[in-house]
Amino acid sequence: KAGERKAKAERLFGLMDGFLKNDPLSLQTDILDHVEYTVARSRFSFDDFEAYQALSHSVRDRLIERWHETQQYFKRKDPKRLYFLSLEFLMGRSLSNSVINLGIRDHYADALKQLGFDFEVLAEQEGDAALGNGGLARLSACQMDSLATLDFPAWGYGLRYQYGSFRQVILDGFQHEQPDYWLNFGNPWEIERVHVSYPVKFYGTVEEDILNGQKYKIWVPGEMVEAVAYDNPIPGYGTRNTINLRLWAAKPSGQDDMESYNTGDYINAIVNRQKAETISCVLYPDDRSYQGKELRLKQHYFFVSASLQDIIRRFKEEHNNFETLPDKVALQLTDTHPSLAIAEVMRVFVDEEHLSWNRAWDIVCKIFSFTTHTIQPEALEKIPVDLLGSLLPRHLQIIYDINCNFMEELKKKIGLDYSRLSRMSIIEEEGPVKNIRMANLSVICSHTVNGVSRIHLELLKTKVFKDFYELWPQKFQYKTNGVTQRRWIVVSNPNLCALISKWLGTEAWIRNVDLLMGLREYAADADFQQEWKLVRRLNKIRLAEYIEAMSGVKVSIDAMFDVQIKRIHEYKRQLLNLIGIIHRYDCIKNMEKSDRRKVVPRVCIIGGKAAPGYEIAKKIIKLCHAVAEKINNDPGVGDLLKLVFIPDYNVSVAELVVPGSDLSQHISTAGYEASGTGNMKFLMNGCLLLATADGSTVEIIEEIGEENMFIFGAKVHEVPTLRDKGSARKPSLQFARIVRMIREGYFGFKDYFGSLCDAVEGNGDFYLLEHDFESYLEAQASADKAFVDQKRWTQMSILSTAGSGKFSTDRTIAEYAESTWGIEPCKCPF
Ligand code: H2P
Repeated sequence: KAGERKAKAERLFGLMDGFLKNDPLSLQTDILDHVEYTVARSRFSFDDFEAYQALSHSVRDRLIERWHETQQYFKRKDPKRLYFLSLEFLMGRSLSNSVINLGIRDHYADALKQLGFDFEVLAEQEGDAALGNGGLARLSACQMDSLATLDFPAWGYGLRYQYGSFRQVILDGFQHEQPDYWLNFGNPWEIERVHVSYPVKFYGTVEEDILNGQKYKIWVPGEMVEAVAYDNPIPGYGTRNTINLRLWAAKPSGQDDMESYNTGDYINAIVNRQKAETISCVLYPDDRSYQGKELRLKQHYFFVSASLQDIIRRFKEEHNNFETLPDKVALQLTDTHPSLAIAEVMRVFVDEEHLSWNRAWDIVCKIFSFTTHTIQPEALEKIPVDLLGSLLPRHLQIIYDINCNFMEELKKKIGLDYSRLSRMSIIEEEGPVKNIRMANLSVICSHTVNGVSRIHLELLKTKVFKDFYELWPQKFQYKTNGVTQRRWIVVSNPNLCALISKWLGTEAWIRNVDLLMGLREYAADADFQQEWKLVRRLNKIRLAEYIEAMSGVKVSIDAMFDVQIKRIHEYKRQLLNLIGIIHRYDCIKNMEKSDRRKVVPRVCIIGGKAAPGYEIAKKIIKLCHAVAEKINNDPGVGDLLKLVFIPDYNVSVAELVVPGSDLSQHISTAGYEASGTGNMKFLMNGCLLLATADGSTVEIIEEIGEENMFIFGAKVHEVPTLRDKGSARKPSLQFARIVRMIREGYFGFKDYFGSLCDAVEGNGDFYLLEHDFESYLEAQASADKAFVDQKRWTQMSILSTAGSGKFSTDRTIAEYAESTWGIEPCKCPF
């Protein structure tokens, strides 16, 4: 038998002509073959989109080759693996990123040129994979890139939504949401694994059974759905390692429900089965209060159950003792969304593997780590007890048991302090419905709880998880977020990438971003500054063309491009930006003609989606359009001020906007942005930051110095006192004047904007817009002053990029690997 197997392997190996080749002729042959055999078009006649499809299939082949090798190597070495669980991944486009990480972008560009195609034009054909809402989801994507690049044996797990983030369409200045059926034209970046599938159970009852004299619980489900794997290879840069992001899609269960067929209603039985697909159908838009939604809970459990079946199966292939699980498996919970995993592992261990409760619990407490991405209490998920009891009856029992044990232990430590006990309980008893606090469950069962910036950790320790911190100070850590320089410089700003490599004399910074520090030495060099400015100008031209195409507004390249792009939220204070813009407009209008020459021309750019049910955020979008209408059509203002709203903000739009910006705003009320990652993308691209000392900006200030930024506003520790003072604070007349203009209908829609004005006046001003307004204007004035001195501005811009090294996910991931997950690199040999 062994001899036969060897002979077969040799024959198969002989049929292989080595790895796929990357010379121009091989690439061209591959692309044309894919045109003919995959896309099924004639190789003599195909358009740009078909060329993109064929090209991406050819890249996919190369990805698969390395992905196989990596998986086999991991299997052979059997290192401790990280399983990164996240309900959201904002991958954006894959083509450029893949060929750059594989090191064959130029090979493809040359090969295509000879075929008469432009790589960049084909890359534009790709749509965005937008399986997430905002910062958290993009962070997960950046972290996958770093995990692959740093050779960590990691897997990502998520959901393959048929509809990702909604498409934002603006009609008359109002946001409308439309579905984005991103899979319409196929997705070459995924591999459907019909044979990797698991049953996922819902509803039903819990019964008891006796085995070897021991009582066991058995969950008898009422519904079964199949989870099918879709694998997305994630290539590292400068390594052959290509890791896997496995996304689950829901399909009707393969197990035939004879009952329904036998009732004779064959058609209805099939239609009902088909409903299973709705579980992975749509991503919930970020509305920060998902409580009570059964479908969302179903999504969570579906994702968790399938992922854990897969992880435990892989572990059991090589091991037969669960005691060693913590040496082989690290499970990372991205926010509370995957926290049901805790109860699910307990269920599998106790009910299916028949481990004792205590042994199971001991293992569970060694494998989970939890990172929270918010400070807002309303974003910490809660599940109504009744809902959980009906959908997952056994899990509810398990959570009650975990809580009961925890409460007993806690009483021994803190005594009968009932108010503290009730705050720390997993069950929230107060209020009209009993809830499960997923954050408490996560903190109790995880060995490590991470914040996403230093200041975030402080707030977790002193506010959100104060009681837990006092109990387990050693559990609490932070890892400041990052972004990957591969996507945010190399892919999206190729000219800047080339310039940096030229002056540093190496491309090594793409893997070791600290080397960017070497640019400091040239920050004042006239030649370098000249080249730097030219690159930035070309990016601005590209952005100006896009703006004109999207909004019809022609903007001057000489103006300062001042940008705020992120989810629309009151705490992120897009409204403060708008009030500042109206103030600027008001000043220009009231200025002597001769003074207008001194005004620094600005193009203010705002972009971002509002959650469909978030009324105030939607009004902010409308206000932006109403103000833009007025300003952009005012001939007295001309190029001195323009305001544009970029619709349907997503990763690809960011890739275009970030490199073309001069100034970017990160102006959340201090203490509200857990970290922020947009600030890091702009910083890396040499865009100056106008910001509050919030989230990760505090650490950016330390890296590049306050003198190279425009910092304003109340500090974190001042916010609560200022809010208490409320209307007793000194009012800002300028602020009041602008709010009055909005309220009285200067921009139309008088009644519609009333509630927006109420939200920023007097005691209603929860996010302290009025308090911060004066210092915001001062920071803006400093930015104007700096911009006039282009030499100084360019120097600040270079120093921003040079100081951005800390904010790479390479650093974040290396920290997690060492002090949270305990994993080591496992580099696939050539
Ligand atoms: C959130 C936080 C950010 C944080 C990001 C990643 C939820 O993203 O609010 O402060 O940087 O997670 O940890 P966002 O608001 O951008 O959608």
